[in-house]
Amino acid sequence: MTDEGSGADTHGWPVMRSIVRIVGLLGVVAVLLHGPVSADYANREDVQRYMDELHTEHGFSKDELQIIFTEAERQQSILDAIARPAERTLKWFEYRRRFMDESRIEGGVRFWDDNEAALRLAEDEYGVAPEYIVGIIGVETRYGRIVGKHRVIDALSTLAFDYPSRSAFFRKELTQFLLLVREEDQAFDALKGSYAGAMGYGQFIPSSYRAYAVDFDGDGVRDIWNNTTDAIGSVANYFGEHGWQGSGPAFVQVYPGGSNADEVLAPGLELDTTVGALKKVGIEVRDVPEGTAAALMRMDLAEGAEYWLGLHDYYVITRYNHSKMYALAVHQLAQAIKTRRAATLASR
Ligand SMILES: [Ca+2]
Repeated sequence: MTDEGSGADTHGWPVMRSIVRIVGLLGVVAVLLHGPVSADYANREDVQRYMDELHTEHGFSKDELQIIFTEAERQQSILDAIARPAERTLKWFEYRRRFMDESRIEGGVRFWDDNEAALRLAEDEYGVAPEYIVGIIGVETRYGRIVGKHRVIDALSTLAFDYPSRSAFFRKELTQFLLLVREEDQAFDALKGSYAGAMGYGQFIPSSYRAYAVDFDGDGVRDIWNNTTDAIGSVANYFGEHGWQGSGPAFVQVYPGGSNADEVLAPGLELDTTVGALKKVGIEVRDVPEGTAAALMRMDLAEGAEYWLGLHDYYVITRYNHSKMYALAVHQLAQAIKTRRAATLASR
C-alpha cells in the first residue's frame, strides 16, 4: 500500500529550504517584536523523540524538523471536533438530511456536467459509475466547496501529540504527510484540510494520497486540491483498488415482513450472511440471487425504521469511511443525482 522504504534519502528540498530561510527570518523579527515565538511542540520531549525517528528512518534534517514543529500549532477546536463525529450521535433520518438536500443534488448534476469527460474516462479505466464518484465528492466536500480550513500540519500534530487514544494512527499520518510534502514538492505550512487532516475534493488522508491519488490529466502532478480531473481519477482508483465491481446494486431495501429482522442485523461492516439465509428467516428480498453475500442493517427514521441490505460495493464504500450510514448516504445521493440528471437531460 504505502512505500515506507523510499524516504530515507536527503535529496533536494528547495521549497523547504526557502521556507527554512523565511521562517528563520520571521522568527528573528517575531523575537524582536514580541519576545520568543511559541515553540511548544518542538520543545516537547515526546515530539523530539518522534523527530529523531523521522530523522533516522526517513532522512529529514533536524533543522527542518525543528522549524516544522516550531511552526505547528495545537488547535483546541480540532480536539473538540474529533470528540463528536456525526455518525455516532445522529440517527439515520438526521444524518441523511445533512446530505440529501436539494442544493447537493443539483450541485452533483452540475459537477457531472462540468466533468463529464473525466468521469467517463474514470468509468472506463476503473469500472466505477460516475454517480458514485460524484456522490463521494458531494458528501465529502460539496464538490470542492468545503475542503477544510485547518492547516494539515496543525491538525495532524494536534491529534498525533495531544489526542492519546488515536495518537499512533495520527503519528503515522503525520509521517505520511511529511513524506508527501517532500515527494510532491509542496509547502508543509500551506496545505489545508479537515480537522483530521483529510485533503482536497475527496478528502484523502496523507496515506491514502500516497497510495491511491493519481495524475489523471497527465500534467505530472497529482493535484487533488485544485484539479477536478485528478480528484475524480483518484476517487475511482481508490474504489478500484478496494475491489469495486459495479455489476450489481450497492444496496437494496428489504422488508422484514413477520421476521425478527433485528435479530439478524450485521454486527459490523462485513457482509456476514447471504440473501438466501435472510430469506429463510422470513425477510423479503427482491431481485437479488440467493447466494449473494450481504449485510442487513436497520436505519432509524423519526418514527419506525427502514431495513437495507448492503451488498459487495456497499462494503467497498465503507473502505472510504467506516460507517454504514455514510455508505448509504453516498448511495442515495448518487442515485438521486443520477435520476435528476437523466430528467434534466430529457428536458433540455
Ligand atoms: Ca494532474
